[in-house]
Amino acid sequence: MSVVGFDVGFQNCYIAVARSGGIETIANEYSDRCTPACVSLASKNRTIGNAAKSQMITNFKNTVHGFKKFHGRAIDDPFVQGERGKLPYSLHKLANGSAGVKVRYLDEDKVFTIEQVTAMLLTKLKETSEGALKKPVVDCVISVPSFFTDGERRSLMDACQIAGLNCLRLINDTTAVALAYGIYKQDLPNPEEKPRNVVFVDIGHSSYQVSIVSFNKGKLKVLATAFDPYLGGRNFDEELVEHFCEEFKGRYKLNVKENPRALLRLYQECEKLKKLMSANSSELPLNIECFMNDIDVSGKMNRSHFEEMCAHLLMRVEAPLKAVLDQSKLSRDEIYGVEVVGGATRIPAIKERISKFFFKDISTTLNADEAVARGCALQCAILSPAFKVREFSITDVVPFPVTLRWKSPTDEGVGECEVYTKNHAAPFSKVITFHKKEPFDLEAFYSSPQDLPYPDSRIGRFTVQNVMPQPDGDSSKVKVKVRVNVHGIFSVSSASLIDKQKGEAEDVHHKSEVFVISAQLLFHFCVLYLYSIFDFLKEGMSCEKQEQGSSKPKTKVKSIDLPILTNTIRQLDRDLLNSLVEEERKMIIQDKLEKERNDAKNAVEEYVYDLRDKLSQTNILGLCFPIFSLCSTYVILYVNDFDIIICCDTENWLYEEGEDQEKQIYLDKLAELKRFGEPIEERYREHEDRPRAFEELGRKI
Ligand code: ATP
Ligand code: K
Ligand code: MG
Repeated sequence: MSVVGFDVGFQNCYIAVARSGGIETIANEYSDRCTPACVSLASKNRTIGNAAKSQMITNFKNTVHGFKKFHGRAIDDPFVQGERGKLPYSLHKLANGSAGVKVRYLDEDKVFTIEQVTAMLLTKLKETSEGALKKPVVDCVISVPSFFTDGERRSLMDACQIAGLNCLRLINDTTAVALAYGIYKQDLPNPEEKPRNVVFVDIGHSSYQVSIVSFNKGKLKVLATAFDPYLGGRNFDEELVEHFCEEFKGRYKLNVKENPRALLRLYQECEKLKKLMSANSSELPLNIECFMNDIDVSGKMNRSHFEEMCAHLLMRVEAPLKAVLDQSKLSRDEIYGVEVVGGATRIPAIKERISKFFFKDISTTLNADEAVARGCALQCAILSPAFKVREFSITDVVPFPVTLRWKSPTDEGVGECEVYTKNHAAPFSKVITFHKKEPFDLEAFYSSPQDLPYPDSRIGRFTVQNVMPQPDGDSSKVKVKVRVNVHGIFSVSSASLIDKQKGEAEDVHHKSEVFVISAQLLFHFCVLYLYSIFDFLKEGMSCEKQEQGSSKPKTKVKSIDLPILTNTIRQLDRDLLNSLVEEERKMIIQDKLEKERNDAKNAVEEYVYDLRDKLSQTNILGLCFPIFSLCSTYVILYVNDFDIIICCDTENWLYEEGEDQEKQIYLDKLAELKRFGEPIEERYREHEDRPRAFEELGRKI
């Protein structure tokens, strides 16, 4: 059982793990706690993370980044279309209409689904955490933006599966932060006391999220969330890029936008400049050598000019703060503190605006980069039986209201009902009772498309099958369980037919039975109806309390489980998913083989350099240089009384014929080299020992 949390950001990923000492964030093989969300495809392998980021400019067509928000989206989605023009790599329409990524891989044109690309990134994060924990990692918790819709969440879950990860929970970014904030706090109000309300703001590279969370000892409850899904650090980079593109056009007659490489470099430099401006209000230079057409370019910027340029972006900081406060129905003085995380909250003008809105100094006690990952690992620890962590209950919210519409082929019985209101507690299950004589469809969709940062309000169609009338011709009572699960994903999770013949003790829902049949009435009294006939089932501690006692224990009820046919939009076909799991496995093996091959080659190279070093130090270099070529002709030198040394130019071989060989060739080469290098090593040891021996002798005398 692994306890691991992944913050999979638009730009940056962080990993936290539970070890005996507690929760800690870990560094990758570059000693970097941040792993860039970047995947680079090449003719022999893939590189992921830091290594991929360094390919971004040289291999720009095949280096994929900024893909997080393509999950669950069609290629003709306005967001995807808007991004498309800015990407150095190509998107490709997949059979199901989704956006795939088209690259050159293993010397072939290849299209990867977004799930696959994210799976590659996850594979890297998995391997990094396995390296740190020294054991396989399967169970994990992954963060998502709170505004991710069903389609996006399901797509990310598929990515986990492709990467061989068992995601125990997709947790909302700010909820993870709230957990990291609250779990070790000793001074939270007791359960019966007034809760402590804290605002959490996360502004990353691509998006802006805020939530208000109330804390009592041992629990947190999200009261409301709000967001600007399209405001993040990258918008500020873009302003700078636009500015310098214009400037360079005038000053150097360069059309930067025509040159993807130059544009990417400008983005990188502008991001650096932006970060510098956070700490420095004086004028700062921007210099790029050999930028385009062998021209060096330079420019300048200072913070106040930058803030002027970004005024329209800074204006957008307030709206989500206002929205979240309004929804929570709290006044500003009921807010205990404002905690900010995410890289872009380091921009002083952003901090100022947040602080001004709440009339409060903002707190930055949490690690702005690592808090999300830490929260994920904490959640994983809570969910994992293998790890002891203090009890902490988490109640999140449903970000967008969900409506269910039902109809059956012959019934006029069409109706709809909002099953989850905005900010309804989640995870949460409900049971709805229907009276039906035949199979029927339930269509789930988001009820307020105007608030949805996603162009499709459909969630899916769920067909309740095998419904039959009662032997007396009456409608059968069908209980359908709907739920928003721990991942924030909606589903119709089960259905059962209550067999009247077996006798059923009538329960509190009796009144509503006649009611159900009238479709028109149903619509009008939707809300009323809901409260009277839903069994609010327990799922999560807080739900239990709220809804206990709404249904009475039943006796002698025979219920028959009914199969449900689920058809959610844009989800990968299950057979396809299985083949993608297999494909990822093959790519992992391919990368491993390529790594071993490279390691074998490096070993030859290292050995040659090492030997040359030793030769020069033992003063016999002059006699037998150049060194060791075993590839072609063996030059055997008998050097006076010395051993046989085989010299040849292995170094040259490595650059020529030996540049690209199978692993075994390198292994053989190394073995051969070692055989001939042995006498030299021996002599080197003697050479090393001699002074020491003399020294010892001297000491003895
Ligand atoms: P998202 O949360 O949108 O998925 P992410 O998690 O990858 O994205 P973060 O790592 O939280 O994003 O933040 C990255 C952003 O923060 C980048 O735009 C980066 O330039 C910006 N950033 C980091 N440090 C600073 C700084 N000192 N000043 C200004 N911006 C900064
Ligand atoms: K991040
Ligand atoms: Mg983030």
